[in-house]
Amino acid sequence: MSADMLAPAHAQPVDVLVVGAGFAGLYMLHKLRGQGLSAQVVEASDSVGGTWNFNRYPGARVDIQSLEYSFGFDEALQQTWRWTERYAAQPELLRYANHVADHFALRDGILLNTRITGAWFDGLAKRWQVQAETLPGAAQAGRSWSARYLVMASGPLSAPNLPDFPGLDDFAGPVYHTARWPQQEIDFSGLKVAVVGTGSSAVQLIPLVARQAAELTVFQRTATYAVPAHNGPIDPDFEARIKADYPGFRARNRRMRGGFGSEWPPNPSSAVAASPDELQASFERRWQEGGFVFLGAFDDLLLNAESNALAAEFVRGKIRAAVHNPATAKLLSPQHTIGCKRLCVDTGYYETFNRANVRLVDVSQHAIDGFTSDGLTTGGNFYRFDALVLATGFDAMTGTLMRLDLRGRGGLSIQQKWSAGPLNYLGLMVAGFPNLFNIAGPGSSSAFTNVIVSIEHHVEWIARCIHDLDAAGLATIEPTEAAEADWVAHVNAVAASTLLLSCNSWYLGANIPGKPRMFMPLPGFPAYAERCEAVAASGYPGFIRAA
Ligand code: N01
Repeated sequence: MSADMLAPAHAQPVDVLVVGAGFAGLYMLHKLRGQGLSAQVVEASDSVGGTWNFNRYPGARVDIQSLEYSFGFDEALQQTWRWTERYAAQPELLRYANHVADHFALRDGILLNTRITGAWFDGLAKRWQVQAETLPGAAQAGRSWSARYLVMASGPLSAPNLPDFPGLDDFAGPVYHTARWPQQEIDFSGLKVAVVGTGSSAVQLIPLVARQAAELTVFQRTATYAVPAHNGPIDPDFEARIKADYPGFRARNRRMRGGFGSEWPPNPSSAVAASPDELQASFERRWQEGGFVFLGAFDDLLLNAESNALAAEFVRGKIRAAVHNPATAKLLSPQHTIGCKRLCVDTGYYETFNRANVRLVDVSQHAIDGFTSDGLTTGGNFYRFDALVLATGFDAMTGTLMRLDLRGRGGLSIQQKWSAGPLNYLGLMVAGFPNLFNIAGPGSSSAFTNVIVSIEHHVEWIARCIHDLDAAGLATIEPTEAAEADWVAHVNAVAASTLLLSCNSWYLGANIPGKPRMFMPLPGFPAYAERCEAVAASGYPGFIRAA
């Protein structure tokens, strides 16, 4: 053990240290307090709300309906909160997170502007020693804790991906990353703006920036499938119907593959078995409804390449109809498996490319060569602009943990442990890292679900696990390496039985150069939840629990 790993004498003892005050951290704190445990939430930013505090770019909004993307564990909370829009925008989601913090009187358990820098497991004391640095605005100077349990509620999409573009530092204008958007409003009026990336963030941002900027140039490496949101004010009749039996609605959603969409269950038939009229009707009906329900137009869209190609061609037809210039429409038309990368939900994305001030540049054949003080070069052409938006996504699922000095038994670092990919059991724990829980991490079904449903599930499982340990007089829990290997094999086998391995997605780590390719999220929430329940109910097989 090195000197810097000695527990500071002033470390504050706490039952559970929770990293992050997004939805996961908020519910975890509430749940632990309800069990009579002491808990401290530590949050690097200046507010609760997690992703909804950082992703403030124009157009940022949820892509699951607001009435679903909200906590269901408390009837009073879900009955009294009123959403204004079908898909809430970032400011409203941040207000909701703040409301949750106030409703459950959580603020005195949350330390803001304080970033966890390292945590190591002390095998003798059976405690996590956790250190933090304070950032401007913090209530107290640098802190450390000694915790029985450590819960990472730091979010699966929270470590921004900043590609290593040559010369980026030479660019003289402002550079914004969608996932670290400034709090003050950015006015692009009169400016020439460049956007790199065409994923969910870019798809939401581009139509709004296009309306403001003098010129907008979008650099696209992979074309994107986007289905319309048909966003608008909440339909009061729909809201009343849902709220008349909100628990029933939540329960029905939990039985859905993604933990949402029970109003639009998948059509149980196969696309290849459908007649041309049936195909068109099913796709069109769901296109008109909007959102992810499109992928339920037939039950085999993510299982059968031929079925998938029919759905993909339907969307390409919509792109051709929306975009006037055939060459631009062609460039905007994705050729990969639809649904293999996360589907985008848009408002006027494709139509934006009809504007005279918007142009699309293909960087799929020639990467961005490099930046100068006033633009970038790709494919031998120079593009001049005043401001740059990087909508380049995240080092998903592992990035936040891998950027920490996190050490388990015997000083094993998380970087060593995950050098070939994020080994885990049930997506919740890692062998060699006792009493460390991860919420919505690799190996769980979080990325394929309404993440709030996954958060509720994980928080409740973790709280129960700690309760069961305490009740049995036990001090530690960690998975066996065998259980971990089986679980990772299971996740990858489930993914391999679908079309999800057929493209370069962040699910696979393929968006980050050098990141090990391992399929990280597990498709199918109900089976996952059943498995977690069975493990907890039968004495935690696959785990070692010790006094
Ligand atoms: O990130 P992304 P995102 N040169 O990884 C491109 C959630 N989310 O922030 O596809 C050029 O999807 C990259 O190209 P390619 C949601 O789960 C939800 O948009 O790798 N281009 C891609 O086009 C989502 O899936 C909402 O070839 C480069 C883009 O940058 C996840 O967050 C809203 C590049 C990154 O797209 C991530 O979405 C926003 C390079 N070197 C986000 N590197 C909701 O609606 C990357 N790209 C709730």
